Amino acid sequence: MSEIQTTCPYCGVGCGVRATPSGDTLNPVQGDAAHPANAGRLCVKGAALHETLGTAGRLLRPRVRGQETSWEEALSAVADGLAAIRDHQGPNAIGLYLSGQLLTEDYYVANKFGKGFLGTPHVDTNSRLCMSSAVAAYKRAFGEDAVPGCYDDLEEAELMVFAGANPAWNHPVLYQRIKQAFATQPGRRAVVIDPRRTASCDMADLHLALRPGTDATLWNGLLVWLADRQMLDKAWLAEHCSGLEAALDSARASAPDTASVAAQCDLDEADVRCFYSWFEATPKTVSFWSQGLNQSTSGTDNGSALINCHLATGRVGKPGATPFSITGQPNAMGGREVGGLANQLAAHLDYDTPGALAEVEGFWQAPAMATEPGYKAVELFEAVERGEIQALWIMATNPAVSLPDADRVRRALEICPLVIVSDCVDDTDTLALADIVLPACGWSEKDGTVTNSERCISRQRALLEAAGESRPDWWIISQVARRMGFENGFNYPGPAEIFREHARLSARHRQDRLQFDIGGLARLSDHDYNTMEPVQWPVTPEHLHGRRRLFTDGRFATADGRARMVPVTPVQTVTDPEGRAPLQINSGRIRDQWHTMTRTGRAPRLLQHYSEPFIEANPEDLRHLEMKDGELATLQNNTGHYTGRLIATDAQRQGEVFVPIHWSDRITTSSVASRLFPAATDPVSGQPGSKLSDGRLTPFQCHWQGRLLTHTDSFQCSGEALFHVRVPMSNSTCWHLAGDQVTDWSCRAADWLGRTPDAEMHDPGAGRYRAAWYDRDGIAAVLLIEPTNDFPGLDWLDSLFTAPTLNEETRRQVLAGRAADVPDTGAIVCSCFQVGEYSIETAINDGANSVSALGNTLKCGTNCGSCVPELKAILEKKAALTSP
Ligand SMILES: Nc1nc2c(c(=O)[nH]1)N[C@H]1C(S)=C(S)[C@@H](COP(=O)(O)OP(=O)(O)OC[C@H]3O[C@@H](n4cnc5c(=O)[nH]c(N)nc54)[C@H](O)[C@@H]3O)O[C@H]1N2
Ligand SMILES: Nc1nc2c(c(=O)[nH]1)N[C@H]1C(S)=C(S)[C@@H](COP(=O)(O)OP(=O)(O)OC[C@H]3O[C@@H](n4cnc5c(=O)[nH]c(N)nc54)[C@H](O)[C@@H]3O)O[C@H]1N2
Ligand code: SF4
Ligand SMILES: [Mo]
Repeated sequence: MSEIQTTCPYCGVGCGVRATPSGDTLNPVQGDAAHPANAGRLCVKGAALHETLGTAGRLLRPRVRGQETSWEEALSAVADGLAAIRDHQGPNAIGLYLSGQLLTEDYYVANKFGKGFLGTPHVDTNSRLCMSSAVAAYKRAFGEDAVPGCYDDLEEAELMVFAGANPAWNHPVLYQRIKQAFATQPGRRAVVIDPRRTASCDMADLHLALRPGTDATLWNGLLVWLADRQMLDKAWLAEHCSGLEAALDSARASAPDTASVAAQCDLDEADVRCFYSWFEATPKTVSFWSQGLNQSTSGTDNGSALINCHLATGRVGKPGATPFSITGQPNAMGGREVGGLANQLAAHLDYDTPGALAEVEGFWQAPAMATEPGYKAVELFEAVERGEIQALWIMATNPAVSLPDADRVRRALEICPLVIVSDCVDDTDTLALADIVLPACGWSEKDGTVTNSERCISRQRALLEAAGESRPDWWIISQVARRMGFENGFNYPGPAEIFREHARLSARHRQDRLQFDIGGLARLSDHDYNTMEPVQWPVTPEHLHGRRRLFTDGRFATADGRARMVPVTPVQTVTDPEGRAPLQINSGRIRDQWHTMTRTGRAPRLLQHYSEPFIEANPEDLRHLEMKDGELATLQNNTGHYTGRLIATDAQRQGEVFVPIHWSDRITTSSVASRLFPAATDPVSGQPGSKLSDGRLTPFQCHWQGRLLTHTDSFQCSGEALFHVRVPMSNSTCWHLAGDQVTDWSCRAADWLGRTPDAEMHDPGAGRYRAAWYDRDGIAAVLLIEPTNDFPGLDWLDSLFTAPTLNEETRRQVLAGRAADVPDTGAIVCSCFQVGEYSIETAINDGANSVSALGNTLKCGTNCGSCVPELKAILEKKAALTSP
């Protein structure tokens, strides 16, 4: 088979991928050198794409109330169920909950079906949890949700401000591009604004570790600073922007001077002044913001405060000068374009855009047009809880894990009479609560388009046969619609036809100033669609090659063409007014995992960076609490609890902890971060404040810790095992365990595995126990128990699972857990080349004293580069240890 160009399904960078099918899988994928987003680069998640394929763990057939069934029956069950609820309770009793991981064609069809044909306004998406604050801030400023800049601007900037973003881990290819551009042109500066010292601080000249939730104050202070130094672009403001006076008044009231800002944000005044003076002095500034600003109960104001500073200096839509909201999901943008948010209609038209409702209704020939905005994600699930929404169709998202107050979300789904879930994996926390389960095609099996963070539309292409009976999402929705009597609106032969319809609707016939217009793509033939090259919207018949930047002429999408500065009055976020809960909780992402791990959690090499849920805390706090690095601990508050392993780090401010969002109940006992966050939302955007909560940290009481390696990936640990995490390894599954006193280990081990161990070693005095089970001559399982979490590296044991026979000597070593002559490489730091921490330390001891020297000896850091910050940290740690 020949090589096919497609797009990575993870983050919003939207990298081009080249893949070659081989049998029922892919050869290792490569970055596409011809794609404008990545020019050949891939990060470790993209590079591991071919390792997450295959039918294992996939959802292969539809299920209705637990029974596998045919598509015919499942589609009828959905259509009849929805029709019954619509007919008895009205269309508003139905909700659709969509996702920025659907392709644009899927998304368009779902939105049309919900808002135009079912007649429910309650169509929202997980982008509500992700980008809705940035969307709202853009609309307030520019009159439209439109990202003015492009990736080239990030390379052209002379000052990069990363605000509430950790691109080194979450947008790695873009981060590498920026870093490289900065390295080749000295004199440029980068600032990171984040309460934590993250991997992105690797390229920062200044890190502002501000008090969480105080970003708007910091940006307001900057506006005041710029005004006081006569650094506002008065001429540009006079011609292109309104609202300066009111915005400045609010800024002065809340952030009168740098001393006040420093006190409110808990920063050094000198650092605040440093940031302000760099911003003042650098016309080519890009402010790159993400969830640290968006996921806040004042997320929209955070965005506005940042955009205000760009408008006040005329730094919008110019090369190297722009406010840049980076998107998270691969098609968060596509969703915004089709109108997937409950307050949008379609094609950047809103319910209140004059004439829009009639236009969309006519275009769709919609029989039951929704007429006003519907519930936003959190409200949608509250309506389910109240019984107002009786049927909910969830596609390509896992709300039981990702929505705040996750247990409440689960209870709402439990009582909802009809929960339909379309997913491509077989087992998620949300699927477990579904009445009807529909198998969707996944990446590599479906055709369509996605739009990345710089408005670039790229094709995802089918490379492999669909797994089992899975079908593309657009097909599933269309089939249901047709069964409900809407043949005419949903007669699509394929995604190309859907794309053309979407493009036609977007074509601007009206005299508005909206930038979103892909009318130039409305006449693509199927062949053109199949061979479509990446292109940035707008794409009009006059500009078929798209446009890099928007608003370059200073004309915006508002009625009068002027941008708006918005007054921002920061609200002091008090999470615990009574001050009883000692710790503030922050949450976010790790480098090698994607969200709820349904795909990345299957690639053993992506679990070597972090294999368990964790809690990062400042060493001082742990000392006070008499807890230690490496111990298990539980965070607890009113909405739930979370158990993870403590990591002591001074990257964390005192009084604050950080937890990853990735682990679900499918993988571990109780480590769902969203259980710790109340469902408090931003009043404008409806985005939940998933970055700030509070809770207490207590030790997780356990008498032993264990590792169990088995052939199978299912194992019911019962009785005294209080905590477990499932970690796929290359040849086996490893269970990390911890639990209560066990009096008879032989008995317990036999119980867990269903048969007596074939070999055992017990040292009760040391709290140590080992057991091994053999299958004929090969190994079936090994159990290692220690009093603390002190285990050898398990790669050697894992490698034995492929050996057909084991000799006596090996069997003896199995009980020791490690072959005497196999060195332990430690936790994997470089996932690309599988280089562990101990190997790196050894190389440093042997004289490799820089990142490039380590790269020369071990290759670590020489591929995607996302481990470079960690390599530096290890180098620094070693240097500190050896310096006198
Ligand atoms: N590896 C990986 N990459 C991903 C994803 C993934 O799951 N894994 N998901 C993708 C998606 S959908 C998204 S939305 C993006 C998200 O990308 P990011 O926004 O970069 O990711 P997060 O880690 O959620 O949060 C960023 C930072 O916000 C900081 N923060 C918390 N509170 C505050 C605050 O009050 N002020 C400021 N200034 N900062 C604060 C956190 O400490 C954290 O370091 O990543 C995308 N890329
Ligand atoms: N506390 C806290 N909570 C957060 C965040 C945070 O930082 N902190 N971040 C929030 C953000 S920004 C986001 S984006 C969300 C992400 O949260 P989710 O969207 O819930 O997470 P995913 O694991 O990406 O869920 C996608 C699901 O779709 C399935 N899937 C993949 N491809 C397809 C497909 O083509 N079709 C169908 N039908 N299914 C498919 C996957 O198997 C998976 O089950 O989490 C949010 N929640
Ligand atoms: S940077 Fe994002 S889009 Fe690019 S390969 Fe990595 S996960 Fe995929
Ligand atoms: Mo996101």
